[in-house]
Amino acid sequence: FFFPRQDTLAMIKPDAVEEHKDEILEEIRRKGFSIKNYQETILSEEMAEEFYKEHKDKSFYSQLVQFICSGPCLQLVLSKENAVEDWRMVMGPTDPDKAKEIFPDSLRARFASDILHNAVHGSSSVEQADREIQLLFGDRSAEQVTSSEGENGGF
Ligand code: DGI
Repeated sequence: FFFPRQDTLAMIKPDAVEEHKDEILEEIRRKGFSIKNYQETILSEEMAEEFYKEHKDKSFYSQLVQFICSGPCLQLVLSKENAVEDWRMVMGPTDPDKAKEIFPDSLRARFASDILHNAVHGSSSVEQADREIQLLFGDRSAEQVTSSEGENGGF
């Protein structure tokens, strides 16, 4: 099969930024993603609501918005062949109990504490990736800031 090169939006959520950022970035490099752009910000409530709008009717929506705004999170534009699906494989299932059972090497198995505080985000489709990257990076999404093989080493 030929897999087209894609961009996806990854996020290291507030529960994992402080303690697990380096290990997650190491896994990103090890799995062959290049980092096209990144920023560490505290999302505004408005931005978080827009980001997660597909979940606005879910019972956990307000918890989710509060959590994602609760501290700095690192947002990354990752690029690679089949990036959207591959990043979701690296993350593992939403619920860490399930992740530990079926995919113990995944980031959520390793670093998530529960289904809400689950360490990482990844776009669910190519269309969502485009939307999320545009929302968080706007016109800066096209910039080539760093890459996993970059001379400046990125992080
Ligand atoms: O794409 P995912 O992040 O794996 O999962 P999703 O798009 O179904 O849900 C988005 C986020 O919402 C997820 O990362 C954590 C939170 N969430 C999902 N299902 C539940 C949940 N939070 C709670 N409290 N309960 C849930 O059942």
